[in-house]
Amino acid sequence: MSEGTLQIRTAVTELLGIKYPVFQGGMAWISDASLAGAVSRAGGLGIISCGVLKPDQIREQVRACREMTDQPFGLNVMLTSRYVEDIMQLILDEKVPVITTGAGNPGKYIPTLREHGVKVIPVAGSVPIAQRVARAGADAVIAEGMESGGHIGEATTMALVPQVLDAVDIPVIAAGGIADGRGMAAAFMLGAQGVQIGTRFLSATECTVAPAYKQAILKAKATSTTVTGSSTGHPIRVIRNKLSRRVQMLEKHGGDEEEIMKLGVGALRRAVEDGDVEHGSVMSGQIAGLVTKEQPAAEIIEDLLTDCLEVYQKRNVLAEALEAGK
Ligand code: TUI
Repeated sequence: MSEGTLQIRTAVTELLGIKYPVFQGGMAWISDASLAGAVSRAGGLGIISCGVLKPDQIREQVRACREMTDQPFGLNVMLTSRYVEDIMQLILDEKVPVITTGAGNPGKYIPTLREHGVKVIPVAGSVPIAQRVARAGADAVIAEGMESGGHIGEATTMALVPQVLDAVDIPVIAAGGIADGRGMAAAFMLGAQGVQIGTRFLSATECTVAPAYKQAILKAKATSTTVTGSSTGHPIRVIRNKLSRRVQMLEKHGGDEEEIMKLGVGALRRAVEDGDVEHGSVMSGQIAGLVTKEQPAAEIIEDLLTDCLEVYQKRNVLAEALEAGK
């Protein structure tokens, strides 16, 4: 593949003015300017996660990303952040082109954001939430299946994406369980106009997560992730370790909800920054088994596109074979 010749144009690339319909998931504590800038520079949509960062730290990240690229990038806003109002103001002040949101309905912020030309793309883990954000004026929606890492809903990507597509009339980006060209092609087959990828980008050279976290992803097998916290109503997909086993043991024996929640506090930071992958929360998607090597973000995007197109070509061959066999 020669640089620049490959093009996938969808409603999402047109909406955002990006080259490829590939979002890098906004992963709390992980997705910083280093990763987002590299993804945007390569033609995808890099996304900086606000997580629990303070507005000044976020501003610094936004400016660092702009130093790396003049291409569009996004901010992921956790609507549970105590700084959410200040973050919304910062988005306007810094003229952030795109935001994605998690853990709530951004409806009340949408009119002002849109007036200022900010594209708003909420994450939804269910059809009713997708409908709610579409009615509130979202520009597109990310349908996130439970194959994803971190906080998840109940629906799988395969079931969620086509049902969201039928329920809303804005573009849909598929997320959860996608890490290569086959997954990407499958998402497009379901009707998605873009994909969001988290776990695969954890292995990017530019991803600044602790080396032990990255290694945990690279070593992961198909059976390595599990879901903790279902009993508290906050299911979280992680790589199995001492912490996940402890949480699940407590859950099994009807442990106190508060005690279980307490185990989670600070656990993500412990894994991401300290590299404590036994006692920290190593959030990861179910597809981690496919992620086996560290490579630059640009190369990941190139591989995704090349392999996605190859799948399409094979599929055409298959269609011809079926036709011939009639
Ligand atoms: O947010 C995620 N995944 C995450 S967040 C995280 S770590 C973290 N947690 C709390 C604070 C700071 C960092 C690890 N993984 N995914 C996006 C997502 N949002 N999935 C589902 C939703 C969601 C949930 C409820 C969207 C809307 C909603 O309610 C909407 C309503 O109308 O009530």
